[in-house]
Amino acid sequence: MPEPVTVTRDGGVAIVTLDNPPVNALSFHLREPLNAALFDLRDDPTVDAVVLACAGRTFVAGADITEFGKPMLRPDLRDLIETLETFTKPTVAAIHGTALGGGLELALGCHFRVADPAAKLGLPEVKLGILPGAGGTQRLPRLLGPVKALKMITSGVPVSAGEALSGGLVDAIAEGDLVATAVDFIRDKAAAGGPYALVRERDDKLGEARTDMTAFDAAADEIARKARGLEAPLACIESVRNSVLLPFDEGLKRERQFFVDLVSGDQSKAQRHLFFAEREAAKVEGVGREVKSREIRRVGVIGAGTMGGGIAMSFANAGIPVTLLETTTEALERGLATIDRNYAISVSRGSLTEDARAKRVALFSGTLSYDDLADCDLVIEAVFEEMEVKKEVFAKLDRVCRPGAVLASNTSYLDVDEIASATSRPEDVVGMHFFSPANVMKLLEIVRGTRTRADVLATALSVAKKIGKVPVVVGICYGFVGNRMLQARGADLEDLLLEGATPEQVDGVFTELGFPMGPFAMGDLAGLDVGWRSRRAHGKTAVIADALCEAGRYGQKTGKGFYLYENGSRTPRADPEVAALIEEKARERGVNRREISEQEIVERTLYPMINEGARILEERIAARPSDIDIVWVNGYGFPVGKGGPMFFADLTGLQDIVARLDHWHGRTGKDVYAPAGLMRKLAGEGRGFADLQGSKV
Ligand code: T1G
Repeated sequence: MPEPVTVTRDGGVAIVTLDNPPVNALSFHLREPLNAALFDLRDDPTVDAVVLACAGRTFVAGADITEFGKPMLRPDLRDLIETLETFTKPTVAAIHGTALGGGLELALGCHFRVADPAAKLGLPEVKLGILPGAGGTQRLPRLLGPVKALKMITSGVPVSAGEALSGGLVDAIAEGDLVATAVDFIRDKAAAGGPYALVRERDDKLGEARTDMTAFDAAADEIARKARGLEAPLACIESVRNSVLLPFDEGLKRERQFFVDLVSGDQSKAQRHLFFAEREAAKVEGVGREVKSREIRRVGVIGAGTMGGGIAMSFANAGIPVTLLETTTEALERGLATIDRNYAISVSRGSLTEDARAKRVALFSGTLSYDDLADCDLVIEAVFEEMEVKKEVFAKLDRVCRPGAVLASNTSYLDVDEIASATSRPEDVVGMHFFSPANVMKLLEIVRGTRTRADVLATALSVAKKIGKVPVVVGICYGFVGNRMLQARGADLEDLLLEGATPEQVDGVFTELGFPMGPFAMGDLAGLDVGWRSRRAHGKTAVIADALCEAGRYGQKTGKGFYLYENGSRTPRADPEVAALIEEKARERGVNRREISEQEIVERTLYPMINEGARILEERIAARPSDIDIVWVNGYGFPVGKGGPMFFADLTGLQDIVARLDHWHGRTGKDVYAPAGLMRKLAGEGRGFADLQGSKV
């Protein structure tokens, strides 16, 4: 391990360099020597000014998240900032890479900040279910103004160096060497003489808000409306409001109380679990750092429908040229027109510039000929979900694609090994299962075939990172991880309705938990006819959903499904016709309807889903429980404040879940309730899924 803190001199300027790989997290290991060095430099008469810089790929990326939940060793970050704020000689933070969370708070303890042009600055604590706990909610508003600071703190999204400069968050951007620029900058400040204003003393950006909080309140209401049960965004709002209304030290004290309350809460534990789970998911057995991914310069996508178009956009958005193949000119033109329309909507919403749109559109080429895919490094098939159709496509790809090209299928259920068997190169075939809308949804289920080569997996993983997706590698089974568990979650929904629950009651339980929508509203959004066609093709039935489809109620697309959607609105409204249909179906089956509690709805939807997750772990379709959490949070809207189904199961307690599964198995005889061996074992030992892989939370 390198020396965590080194001090060098450039004349009267002292340069303090922090070095705690990989991201200079502010572990105690770094804080203690840093505080000691700062004290020395403060009292050293030969030192005129101080530069705070970091070695490695980034400035401080925050407090050390692995230290949360443990007794905090002093000096803590607030002590460090307090020490910095006793300096009467000027101090400057030299920022490169990402100054995040406690890292930015440390920089706000300096008199000045100089940034590298590519630097990013942010307070992402809200994504960990907490808020900035070392003065960020009190100091940032003093530099940016309360409304801008509120948006930055509640979104957790970092700003660029350019935005930071124009907003007053940094004082200069280095054209040449960052540290050299910072040394010159602070030497000039020292020469010019003090006093040097601390951020905490700045008030000019708060004055206006003190007299009129309208803009702040409007922004706050908007954010609170979207919080969906998460506590951290609301605490952020109150703490930033305090920065305007209260004296600095009082605001700081209350910020700390918010922090202490949140960091020990289940929501933050869940979100910290997801932070580490996302990084663990990228560590795949047999695909170590030594396995080199193949170079992907051009991508082909087969099928320009909803999925194909979204997948193609993901690549163009990352600057990778895409060839889109369709069977007819009409289909191709329709697909390209939809893509263009999507970009136009983004421009009209201001989330994309006209110039960026033009650049992205220029990366698309369309074709009807497989020969035009010969020079693609990766080809992703997104055609109709039927095995024979997919095998035909892969046989053609096998004939035209160059050796070494990666051949991927976007299948959401089917056996990737069987698809690969249609080629002479199954080792180059992999599943890359995107989620709709593919240019928006973060999750990418990478399906590992029995013969898929390690470097093909490495390629899929690195492509995922390039196009901004969260990858999870899964094995082959029907529906892989996400859809297989989705089926288990839905297995008893119809009976719940027949026995007395209503669609709005069931969906209400899910939105109350923090899901964006419940299973019935989701069915209406996706189109009930999709499931209906597949059930009919496989000789299966669903009493209520089939009856709705026979009545032409396909969901949002027909203005009626489980809900009513008046005049093209997307807001579901309970429909007495559906309630009557359900009662009639129950009567026909002699089902006695009764009160159904919210707890029962959870037990008959989430518990079988968790149980299916345990089966998936037993079969090693997923490598670890946290991978399943990442799949559900990034692909199916599982609330981040609950950490994903397996983390949620541990919070709930496996013994209770197994007991209830046994109960419903006894009552219904349905296999989805038969507790998996792993569930019973862990429950019997008083353990949880986290015990299967160790936890950093
Ligand atoms: N603490 C501990 N470990 C961390 C860490 C952190 N803050 N940040 C990263 N790591 C580990 C990570 O788990 C991984 O480990 C390795 O570093 C590389 O990370 C008081 C309370 C900086 C943008 O939320 O967003 O400050 O898997 O794979 O893709 O107000 O890491 O190799 O064993 O992500 O290049 C606020 C968190 C903390 C930023 C780099 N800060 N980090 O991304 O690498 S709360 C954050 C990131 C706080 C104060 C509060 C990213 C990154 P391993 P990586 P990357």
